[in-house]
Amino acid sequence: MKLYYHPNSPNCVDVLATANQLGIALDIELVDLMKGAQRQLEYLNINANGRVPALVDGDFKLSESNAIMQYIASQKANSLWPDDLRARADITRWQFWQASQWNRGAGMLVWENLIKKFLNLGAPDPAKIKEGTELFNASAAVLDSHLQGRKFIVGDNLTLADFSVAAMLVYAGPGRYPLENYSNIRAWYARIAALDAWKKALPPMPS
Ligand SMILES: N[C@@H](CCC(=O)N[C@@H](CS)C(=O)NCC(=O)O)C(=O)O
Repeated sequence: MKLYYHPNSPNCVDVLATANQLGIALDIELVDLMKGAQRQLEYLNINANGRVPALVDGDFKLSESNAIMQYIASQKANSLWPDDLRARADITRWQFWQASQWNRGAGMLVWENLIKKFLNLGAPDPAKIKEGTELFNASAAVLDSHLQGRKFIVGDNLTLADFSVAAMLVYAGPGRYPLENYSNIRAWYARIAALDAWKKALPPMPS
């Protein structure tokens, strides 16, 4: 299986962590986002959205990080993606939540506080920071209270839900997420960050 990726993409970190945790080897190919490789016809034939990650397995092409994680984890029996239908539905629920809610506020804060600086797009916009902070707090409150008394998001074990939701926290520092009131999230993320599979998947951190 070939994974088209960029090391700084949080949507690639969770895919790589999944493969690492399961000991599944991926053939890795860099898509140089800084040079616009994602918009070249060659890559658009793999993922018409012009985004990473994308997976190619023989004549099968798959985009969307969460779908890719489920596909990789379906290659063999494991507790990241257990066979139990209700566990799978619950994991999928959190993956949808990550893509539709959690990433909105975090993504806005990362854009304003980190990416704009890299792309020379000017100072953070205070209105966007306010909006991002409100969105972040609304989702973080839900996650933090869900994590009360739990080690992981679904059931008693690490699952794909943990990797998907943890991915955006990779940039919590430079993105200046307001995490101080969310001790359950901080403790849970520390458990994920301690995993070798996660450490190996992490991007080089911006200074
Ligand atoms: N929902 C997609 C999001 C993918 C995505 O937004 N990837 C970003 C990197 S984190 C990207 O490729 N951006 C390139 C661009 O927008 O030009 C997923 O989970 O795979």
